[in-house]
Amino acid sequence: MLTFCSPAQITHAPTHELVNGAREEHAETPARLANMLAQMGAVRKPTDHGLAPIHAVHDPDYIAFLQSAHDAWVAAGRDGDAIGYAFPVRGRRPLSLERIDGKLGQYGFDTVTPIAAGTWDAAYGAAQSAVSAVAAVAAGEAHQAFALCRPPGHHAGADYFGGYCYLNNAAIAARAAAAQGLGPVAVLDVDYHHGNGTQDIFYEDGAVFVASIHADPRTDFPYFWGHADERGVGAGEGATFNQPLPRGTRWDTYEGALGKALEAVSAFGARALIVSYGADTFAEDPISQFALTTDDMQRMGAQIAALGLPTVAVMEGGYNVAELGRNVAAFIAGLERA
Ligand code: Q9C
Ligand code: ZN
Repeated sequence: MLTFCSPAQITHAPTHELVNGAREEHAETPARLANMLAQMGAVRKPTDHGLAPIHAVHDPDYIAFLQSAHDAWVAAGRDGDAIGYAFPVRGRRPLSLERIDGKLGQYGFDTVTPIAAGTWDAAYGAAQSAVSAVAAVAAGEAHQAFALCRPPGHHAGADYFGGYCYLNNAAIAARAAAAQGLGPVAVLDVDYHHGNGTQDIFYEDGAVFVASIHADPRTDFPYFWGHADERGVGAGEGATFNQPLPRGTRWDTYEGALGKALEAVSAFGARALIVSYGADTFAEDPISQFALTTDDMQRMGAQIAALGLPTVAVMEGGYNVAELGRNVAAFIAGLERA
């Protein structure tokens, strides 16, 4: 599989997250990337496509914030990584906030997504990996490509970060694919968690179909999105398709949901597919509660590839570091074999 990864992606190294009332070691570690790279053949460095494909998804004021947030944190006299602690309840009126703590609340939605010294460079590198994978498929160099993104992206919206995500790599890839003539485009999100950022970005956009299979937000992060009755609005009505599944879900149930998602992608008339792949559906994931095996990852890849669409997969979550590379390799083997 043609796979892209930027050396900058290892430089994002948040130390802790504030979760469940405690200060825990951060789950989204550089070791994840090292473990995945150890299971891959050669990976290619992305071409730098600049800020244009990122600005096609994210607001300029949000990008400026991400680029400067850690410097502002240090300038405020703080140690370590930047984490917000005060959040606006729903949509407050637009304000031009000065203090870093106000801005962290304005643009962030949780306390598990710190901004560290290397965060911007790594997120930028991951986005370039996604865009480069799209460019390779658009150029006909490959029918499928994989972007080994880290940090992940699917929880990041047009103007917000959260869920370990800063730039929405899948949404950036989808917009780039459409711009390069690969559309209509569908996004299939198979991470354990609902991809709220991707959903929000395309919620009123009927040109991109978004299908997601995830843990029921009644029991799992991100709680406020991903419910089955969220179907898009306006021109996007019917172009969002959520299938929340219960904790404990195994392949026998998952397979049927994946079949329905793929049928919907076909019915939409997609000509290209972006996959948000998370290995946190794995039975032994430390923060997630589905029960898929490594062999199931290969089945998942094969079932997706059977659609026959030009496909770019971007890496999302997966926190069992020791097994992560094997799970990703199994998914890629399935994608390639079909
Ligand atoms: N006790 C991604 O997989 N914390 N993000 C969950 C569980 C947030 C996951 C807490 C998990 C975010 C890309
Ligand atoms: Zn996840």
